[in-house]
Amino acid sequence: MCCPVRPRAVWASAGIPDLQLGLVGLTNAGKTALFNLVTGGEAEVAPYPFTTREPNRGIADVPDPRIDAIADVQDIPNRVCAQVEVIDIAGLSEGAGKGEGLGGSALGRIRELEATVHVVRAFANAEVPHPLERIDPLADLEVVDTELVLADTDQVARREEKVQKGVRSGDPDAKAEAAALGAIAAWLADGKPVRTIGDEDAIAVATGMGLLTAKPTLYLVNTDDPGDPPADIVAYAEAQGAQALALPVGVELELAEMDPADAAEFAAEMGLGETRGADALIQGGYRLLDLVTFFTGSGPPEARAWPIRRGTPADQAAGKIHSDMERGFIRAEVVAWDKLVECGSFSKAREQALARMEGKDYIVQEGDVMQIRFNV
Ligand SMILES: Nc1nc2c(ncn2[C@@H]2O[C@H](COP(=O)(O)OP(=O)(O)O)[C@@H](O)[C@H]2O)c(=O)[nH]1
Ligand SMILES: [Mg+2]
Repeated sequence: MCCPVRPRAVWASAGIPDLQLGLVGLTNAGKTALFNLVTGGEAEVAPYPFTTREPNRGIADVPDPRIDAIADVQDIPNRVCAQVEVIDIAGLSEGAGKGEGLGGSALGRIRELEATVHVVRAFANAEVPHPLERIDPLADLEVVDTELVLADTDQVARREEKVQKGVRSGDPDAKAEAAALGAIAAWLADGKPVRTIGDEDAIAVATGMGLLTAKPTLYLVNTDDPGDPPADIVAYAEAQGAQALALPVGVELELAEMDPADAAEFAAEMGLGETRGADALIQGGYRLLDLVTFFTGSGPPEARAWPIRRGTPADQAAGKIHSDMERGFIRAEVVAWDKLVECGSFSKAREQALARMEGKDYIVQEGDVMQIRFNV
């Protein structure tokens, strides 16, 4: 097995995780519970505000049975999964966008990440206090999103001041940036997230600054009941240029502690879908960032999964493995993972004309196994 048990949270990793998700949301929405579900970590989960004073960073493997299939038929000993990183910060309170409350300083950590998962409470549980004393997921989403818009507004204003000097001296780059910042500021002043601005220059500047509302965002509705997210939240997500997913985090945490066979039976009885628990969040993250997975593993020592953005050409995909492979890329030999497994080896796939040579402009497809030829 590639990932027989979910690993415990670790504090640092040598490599850069393939998918980085920053959790935001009000206090007691279930962020730390979700963090624990994904990482198998044991961060303190408690119904008090500001339990999470320091951000929790956790890295977990992304289980993928295709890695084992590729490795098993070729007797490849080592199997390497993709990795997801989750950062859990203190709950945002109203005022966090202005640097008030604990959320404010922690927002800086989220700016460094690729995407956000906005956890919103829809579970009832009277024992867990709600900071605003209500169960109203849509209203909660709006509160937090407003804070994020305010936080971005502040950042943009500070940046605008900095580029002024360049603008006065006639620097064309400074002028272009100032124009983009002006457009962003106006958009935010309307209460809209930067990700919906539809202006490439503005998006580039916003992404470079790590603006929070420019990040791809998944609304994770923490429910009591399995099923799809409520229609009003789906509509709101669409208007915000975001995606939505419902997950009963509390139930999933309980299932994660049960014997897998019992958990599966229980899950089926409850009508939980086939993709559950941490996998549901990870798949949501892959959809959010539009990732596809290719593999290396044409023989020992390892078979490995590599997530990349959909539409990535072969030479850039090779660069994910090593920069030399991109620089010196000659061609890639490609076979679909299931065909490789059917044939049993790359050489047999070649004989049956199932493996083919592709150049640097080839767009890597979901499930490709690639052998990169390069020369540096
Ligand atoms: N009933 C129920 N309780 C939950 C759920 N998710 C979290 N909780 C509880 O709510 C409290 C706050 O959760 P926590 O993850 O610490 O919230 P955070 O402030 O967003 O990090 C804890 O007591 C959790 O056990 C859920 O889906 N259902
Ligand atoms: Mg917490």
